[in-house]
Amino acid sequence: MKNILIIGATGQIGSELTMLLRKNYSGNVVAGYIPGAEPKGELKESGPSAIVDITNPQQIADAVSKYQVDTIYNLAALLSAVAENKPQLAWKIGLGGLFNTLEVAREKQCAVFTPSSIGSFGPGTPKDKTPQDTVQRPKTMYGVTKVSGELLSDYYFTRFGVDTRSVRFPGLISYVTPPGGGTTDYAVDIYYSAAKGEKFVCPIAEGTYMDMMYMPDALRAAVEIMEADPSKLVHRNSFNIASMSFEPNTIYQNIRKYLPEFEMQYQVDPLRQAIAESWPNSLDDTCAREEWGWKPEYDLDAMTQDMLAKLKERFG
Ligand code: AKB
Repeated sequence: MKNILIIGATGQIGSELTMLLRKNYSGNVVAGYIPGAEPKGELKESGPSAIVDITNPQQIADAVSKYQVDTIYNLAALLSAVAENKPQLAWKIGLGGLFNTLEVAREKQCAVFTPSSIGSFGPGTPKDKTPQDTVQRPKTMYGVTKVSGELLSDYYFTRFGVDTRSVRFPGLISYVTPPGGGTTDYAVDIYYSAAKGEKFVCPIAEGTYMDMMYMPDALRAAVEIMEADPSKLVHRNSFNIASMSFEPNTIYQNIRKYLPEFEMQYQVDPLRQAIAESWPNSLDDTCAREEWGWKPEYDLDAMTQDMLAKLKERFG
Protein backbone atom coordinates (compact mmCIF):
# COMPACT_ATOMS: atom_id res chain seq x y z
CA MET A 1 0.00 0.00 0.00
CA LYS A 2 1.18 3.54 -0.78
CA ASN A 3 -0.32 6.91 0.10
CA ILE A 4 0.53 9.38 -2.63
CA LEU A 5 0.09 13.13 -3.08
CA ILE A 6 0.20 14.49 -6.64
CA ILE A 7 0.88 18.23 -6.73
CA GLY A 8 -0.43 19.62 -10.02
CA ALA A 9 -2.83 16.70 -10.47
CA THR A 10 -5.05 18.41 -13.03
CA GLY A 11 -2.26 19.31 -15.48
CA GLN A 12 -1.07 17.54 -18.63
CA ILE A 13 0.83 14.76 -16.83
CA GLY A 14 -1.03 14.85 -13.52
CA SER A 15 -4.51 14.18 -14.87
CA GLU A 16 -3.38 10.86 -16.36
CA LEU A 17 -0.77 9.92 -13.74
CA THR A 18 -3.29 10.32 -10.90
CA MET A 19 -5.68 7.88 -12.57
CA LEU A 20 -2.88 5.37 -13.22
CA LEU A 21 -1.62 5.56 -9.62
CA ARG A 22 -5.18 5.05 -8.33
CA LYS A 23 -5.39 1.92 -10.48
CA ASN A 24 -1.97 0.65 -9.34
CA TYR A 25 -2.09 1.34 -5.59
CA SER A 26 -4.66 0.62 -2.93
CA GLY A 27 -3.93 3.54 -0.56
CA ASN A 28 -4.90 7.22 -0.76
CA VAL A 29 -3.90 8.84 -4.05
CA VAL A 30 -4.63 12.50 -3.40
CA ALA A 31 -5.14 14.90 -6.31
CA GLY A 32 -3.54 18.19 -5.27
CA TYR A 33 -4.82 21.18 -7.25
CA ILE A 34 -4.98 24.95 -7.14
CA PRO A 35 -8.27 26.90 -7.13
CA GLY A 36 -9.36 27.45 -10.71
CA ALA A 37 -7.93 24.08 -11.80
CA GLU A 38 -10.27 21.77 -9.84
CA PRO A 39 -10.43 18.05 -10.68
CA LYS A 40 -13.46 17.10 -12.78
CA GLY A 41 -15.28 13.94 -13.87
CA GLU A 42 -13.49 10.65 -13.15
CA LEU A 43 -10.49 12.42 -11.63
CA LYS A 44 -12.79 14.04 -9.07
CA GLU A 45 -14.98 10.99 -8.41
CA SER A 46 -12.30 8.31 -8.16
CA GLY A 47 -10.37 9.49 -5.08
CA PRO A 48 -9.58 12.24 -2.58
CA SER A 49 -8.44 15.71 -3.60
CA ALA A 50 -7.05 18.71 -1.71
CA ILE A 51 -6.10 22.29 -2.43
CA VAL A 52 -2.30 22.20 -2.53
CA ASP A 53 -0.60 25.30 -3.88
CA ILE A 54 3.08 24.39 -4.08
CA THR A 55 4.07 27.92 -3.06
CA ASN A 56 2.24 27.32 0.27
CA PRO A 57 4.30 24.90 2.42
CA GLN A 58 1.52 24.57 5.03
CA GLN A 59 -0.93 23.25 2.44
CA ILE A 60 1.60 20.60 1.38
CA ALA A 61 2.27 19.62 5.00
CA ASP A 62 -1.46 19.48 5.84
CA ALA A 63 -2.27 17.16 2.93
CA VAL A 64 0.74 14.93 3.75
CA SER A 65 -0.35 14.64 7.42
CA LYS A 66 -4.06 14.19 6.73
CA TYR A 67 -3.56 11.35 4.23
CA GLN A 68 -0.34 9.89 5.77
CA VAL A 69 1.42 10.45 2.47
CA ASP A 70 4.67 8.55 1.86
CA THR A 71 5.32 9.58 -1.76
CA ILE A 72 4.92 12.99 -3.45
CA TYR A 73 4.75 13.47 -7.21
CA ASN A 74 5.61 17.14 -7.73
CA LEU A 75 4.30 18.09 -11.17
CA ALA A 76 3.85 21.84 -10.64
CA ALA A 77 5.74 23.94 -13.23
CA LEU A 78 5.35 26.57 -15.91
CA LEU A 79 6.38 25.12 -19.29
CA SER A 80 9.28 26.58 -21.25
CA ALA A 81 7.66 29.25 -23.44
CA VAL A 82 5.38 30.55 -20.66
CA ALA A 83 8.30 30.57 -18.22
CA GLU A 84 10.24 32.88 -20.58
CA ASN A 85 7.40 35.38 -20.30
CA LYS A 86 7.00 34.97 -16.52
CA PRO A 87 10.50 34.12 -15.23
CA GLN A 88 9.86 35.26 -11.65
CA LEU A 89 6.76 33.09 -11.31
CA ALA A 90 8.56 30.19 -13.00
CA TRP A 91 11.29 30.33 -10.34
CA LYS A 92 8.76 30.71 -7.51
CA ILE A 93 6.85 27.59 -8.60
CA GLY A 94 9.75 25.57 -10.01
CA LEU A 95 12.39 26.13 -7.35
CA GLY A 96 10.54 27.72 -4.43
CA GLY A 97 7.85 25.08 -4.79
CA LEU A 98 10.38 22.26 -4.97
CA PHE A 99 12.14 23.58 -1.85
CA ASN A 100 8.80 23.62 0.01
CA THR A 101 8.09 20.06 -1.13
CA LEU A 102 11.53 18.76 -0.16
CA GLU A 103 11.31 20.38 3.28
CA VAL A 104 7.96 18.68 3.96
CA ALA A 105 9.42 15.42 2.61
CA ARG A 106 12.43 15.76 4.94
CA GLU A 107 10.25 16.36 7.98
CA LYS A 108 7.66 13.69 7.17
CA GLN A 109 9.92 11.15 5.43
CA CYS A 110 8.33 11.10 1.99
CA ALA A 111 9.87 10.01 -1.30
CA VAL A 112 9.70 12.71 -4.00
CA PHE A 113 9.45 12.53 -7.80
CA THR A 114 10.01 15.85 -9.65
CA PRO A 115 10.32 15.69 -13.42
CA SER A 116 13.24 17.35 -15.11
CA SER A 117 13.32 17.90 -18.86
CA ILE A 118 15.33 17.98 -22.08
CA GLY A 119 15.11 21.73 -21.28
CA SER A 120 17.74 21.27 -18.56
CA PHE A 121 20.33 21.17 -21.36
CA GLY A 122 21.59 24.14 -23.38
CA PRO A 123 23.49 25.11 -26.50
CA GLY A 124 26.84 23.93 -25.05
CA THR A 125 25.52 20.37 -24.56
CA PRO A 126 26.43 17.67 -27.11
CA LYS A 127 23.38 17.68 -29.43
CA ASP A 128 23.09 14.08 -30.59
CA LYS A 129 22.69 11.16 -28.20
CA THR A 130 23.26 13.60 -25.34
CA PRO A 131 24.99 11.67 -22.53
CA GLN A 132 23.53 11.25 -19.03
CA ASP A 133 26.30 13.27 -17.38
CA THR A 134 27.30 16.27 -19.48
CA VAL A 135 27.25 20.08 -19.73
CA GLN A 136 23.99 21.60 -18.40
CA ARG A 137 24.04 25.35 -19.04
CA PRO A 138 20.47 26.10 -20.24
CA LYS A 139 19.58 29.55 -21.57
CA THR A 140 15.91 29.55 -20.48
CA MET A 141 14.38 30.15 -17.06
CA TYR A 142 12.59 26.81 -17.44
CA GLY A 143 15.93 25.09 -17.95
CA VAL A 144 17.53 27.01 -15.07
CA THR A 145 14.77 25.81 -12.71
CA LYS A 146 15.08 22.24 -14.01
CA VAL A 147 18.85 21.92 -13.62
CA SER A 148 18.71 23.66 -10.22
CA GLY A 149 15.92 21.29 -9.23
CA GLU A 150 18.06 18.30 -10.16
CA LEU A 151 20.88 19.62 -7.96
CA LEU A 152 18.57 20.47 -5.06
CA SER A 153 16.92 17.05 -5.21
CA ASP A 154 20.31 15.29 -5.20
CA TYR A 155 21.36 17.51 -2.28
CA TYR A 156 18.32 16.48 -0.21
CA PHE A 157 19.13 12.83 -0.93
CA THR A 158 22.82 12.97 0.04
CA ARG A 159 22.43 15.46 2.93
CA PHE A 160 19.12 14.36 4.48
CA GLY A 161 18.40 10.94 2.97
CA VAL A 162 15.20 12.10 1.25
CA ASP A 163 14.39 9.49 -1.43
CA THR A 164 14.38 11.83 -4.45
CA ARG A 165 14.24 10.37 -7.97
CA SER A 166 13.40 11.76 -11.38
CA VAL A 167 13.60 11.58 -15.15
CA ARG A 168 14.26 14.16 -17.85
CA PHE A 169 11.05 14.14 -19.87
CA PRO A 170 11.11 14.84 -23.58
CA GLY A 171 8.11 16.55 -25.21
CA LEU A 172 5.07 14.56 -24.07
CA ILE A 173 2.23 13.74 -26.46
CA SER A 174 -1.25 12.80 -25.31
CA TYR A 175 -4.90 13.02 -26.37
CA VAL A 176 -6.22 13.57 -22.82
CA THR A 177 -5.14 16.92 -21.33
CA PRO A 178 -3.39 19.42 -23.64
CA PRO A 179 -0.07 20.95 -22.53
CA GLY A 180 0.06 24.70 -21.99
CA GLY A 181 2.93 26.83 -23.25
CA GLY A 182 5.70 24.35 -24.03
CA THR A 183 8.14 24.35 -26.93
CA THR A 184 7.21 20.80 -27.93
CA ASP A 185 3.42 21.47 -27.90
CA TYR A 186 3.34 21.53 -31.71
CA ALA A 187 3.70 17.73 -31.69
CA VAL A 188 0.39 17.50 -29.78
CA ASP A 189 -1.42 20.29 -31.65
CA ILE A 190 -0.62 18.73 -35.05
CA TYR A 191 -2.70 15.64 -34.17
CA TYR A 192 -5.67 17.77 -33.06
CA SER A 193 -5.60 19.68 -36.39
CA ALA A 194 -5.28 16.45 -38.36
CA ALA A 195 -8.16 14.76 -36.51
CA LYS A 196 -10.39 17.82 -36.94
CA GLY A 197 -9.61 18.00 -40.66
CA GLU A 198 -7.92 21.40 -40.28
CA LYS A 199 -4.71 22.71 -41.81
CA PHE A 200 -1.85 22.85 -39.26
CA VAL A 201 0.32 25.96 -38.86
CA CYS A 202 3.63 24.76 -37.42
CA PRO A 203 5.54 27.15 -35.10
CA ILE A 204 8.78 25.11 -35.29
CA ALA A 205 10.99 25.12 -38.39
CA GLU A 206 11.51 22.09 -40.61
CA GLY A 207 14.67 20.22 -39.62
CA THR A 208 14.44 21.05 -35.88
CA TYR A 209 14.83 17.74 -34.06
CA MET A 210 13.67 17.20 -30.46
CA ASP A 211 13.09 14.11 -28.34
CA MET A 212 9.41 13.21 -27.86
CA MET A 213 7.48 10.51 -26.02
CA TYR A 214 3.95 9.12 -25.97
CA MET A 215 2.25 9.67 -22.61
CA PRO A 216 1.75 5.97 -21.70
CA ASP A 217 5.54 5.48 -21.80
CA ALA A 218 6.11 8.67 -19.76
CA LEU A 219 3.63 7.58 -17.08
CA ARG A 220 5.23 4.14 -16.87
CA ALA A 221 8.64 5.80 -16.45
CA ALA A 222 7.33 7.92 -13.55
CA VAL A 223 5.98 4.82 -11.81
CA GLU A 224 8.93 2.53 -12.54
CA ILE A 225 11.63 4.95 -11.35
CA MET A 226 9.85 5.25 -7.99
CA GLU A 227 9.55 1.43 -7.79
CA ALA A 228 13.21 0.84 -8.74
CA ASP A 229 15.56 -1.01 -6.40
CA PRO A 230 17.53 1.86 -4.76
CA SER A 231 20.67 -0.27 -4.46
CA LYS A 232 20.91 -0.32 -8.29
CA LEU A 233 20.65 3.47 -8.72
CA VAL A 234 23.96 5.16 -9.44
CA HIS A 235 22.10 8.30 -10.59
CA ARG A 236 18.95 9.83 -9.14
CA ASN A 237 18.18 13.33 -10.39
CA SER A 238 17.63 13.03 -13.22
CA PHE A 239 17.73 10.15 -15.70
CA ASN A 240 17.73 10.70 -19.46
CA ILE A 241 14.85 8.73 -20.97
CA ALA A 242 14.06 8.54 -24.68
CA SER A 243 11.79 6.85 -27.17
CA MET A 244 11.75 8.88 -30.42
CA SER A 245 13.32 11.97 -31.95
CA PHE A 246 11.76 13.75 -34.93
CA GLU A 247 11.38 17.11 -36.67
CA PRO A 248 8.11 18.66 -37.93
CA ASN A 249 8.21 17.21 -41.44
CA THR A 250 8.75 13.67 -40.11
CA ILE A 251 5.60 13.75 -37.95
CA TYR A 252 3.66 15.49 -40.74
CA GLN A 253 4.60 12.77 -43.25
CA ASN A 254 3.75 10.08 -40.72
CA ILE A 255 0.26 11.53 -40.19
CA ARG A 256 -0.22 11.77 -43.98
CA LYS A 257 0.21 7.99 -44.21
CA TYR A 258 -3.22 7.78 -42.55
CA LEU A 259 -4.70 11.13 -43.67
CA PRO A 260 -3.25 11.89 -47.13
CA GLU A 261 -5.28 15.12 -47.44
CA PHE A 262 -3.76 16.65 -44.29
CA GLU A 263 -1.95 19.96 -44.92
CA MET A 264 0.71 21.83 -42.94
CA GLN A 265 2.44 25.18 -43.39
CA TYR A 266 5.20 26.82 -41.36
CA GLN A 267 4.89 30.06 -39.42
CA VAL A 268 7.88 29.93 -37.09
CA ASP A 269 7.51 31.40 -33.60
CA PRO A 270 10.92 33.01 -32.83
CA LEU A 271 10.72 32.35 -29.06
CA ARG A 272 9.86 28.65 -29.37
CA GLN A 273 12.32 28.19 -32.24
CA ALA A 274 15.20 29.71 -30.25
CA ILE A 275 14.37 27.46 -27.29
CA ALA A 276 14.12 24.37 -29.52
CA GLU A 277 17.49 25.13 -31.11
CA SER A 278 19.13 25.33 -27.69
CA TRP A 279 17.91 21.81 -26.76
CA PRO A 280 19.39 18.45 -27.76
CA ASN A 281 18.29 16.56 -30.89
CA SER A 282 18.18 13.26 -29.02
CA LEU A 283 19.16 11.82 -25.62
CA ASP A 284 21.17 8.72 -24.72
CA ASP A 285 19.13 6.81 -22.12
CA THR A 286 21.61 3.96 -21.46
CA CYS A 287 21.86 4.70 -17.72
CA ALA A 288 18.06 4.48 -17.23
CA ARG A 289 18.01 1.21 -19.17
CA GLU A 290 20.87 -0.25 -17.12
CA GLU A 291 20.00 1.06 -13.64
CA TRP A 292 16.23 0.47 -13.55
CA GLY A 293 15.28 -1.34 -16.74
CA TRP A 294 13.73 1.59 -18.66
CA LYS A 295 12.38 0.56 -22.09
CA PRO A 296 9.93 2.56 -24.24
CA GLU A 297 7.03 0.79 -25.99
CA TYR A 298 5.84 3.36 -28.54
CA ASP A 299 7.60 4.58 -31.67
CA LEU A 300 6.30 7.42 -33.88
CA ASP A 301 4.11 5.22 -36.05
CA ALA A 302 2.46 3.40 -33.13
CA MET A 303 1.83 6.75 -31.42
CA THR A 304 0.33 8.29 -34.57
CA GLN A 305 -2.10 5.42 -35.05
CA ASP A 306 -3.26 5.60 -31.43
CA MET A 307 -3.49 9.42 -31.30
CA LEU A 308 -5.50 9.62 -34.52
CA ALA A 309 -7.83 6.80 -33.47
CA LYS A 310 -8.53 8.38 -30.07
CA LEU A 311 -8.96 11.93 -31.40
CA LYS A 312 -11.14 10.77 -34.30
CA GLU A 313 -13.44 9.10 -31.73
CA ARG A 314 -13.74 12.50 -30.06
CA PHE A 315 -14.03 14.77 -33.09
CA GLY A 316 -15.70 12.34 -35.50
C1 AKB B 1 8.26 22.11 -22.92
O1 AKB B 1 8.26 22.11 -24.17
O2 AKB B 1 8.42 23.13 -22.25
C2 AKB B 1 8.11 20.79 -22.23
C3 AKB B 1 9.41 20.11 -22.00
C4 AKB B 1 10.14 19.49 -23.12
O3 AKB B 1 9.89 20.05 -20.91
N1 AKB B 1 7.23 19.95 -22.97
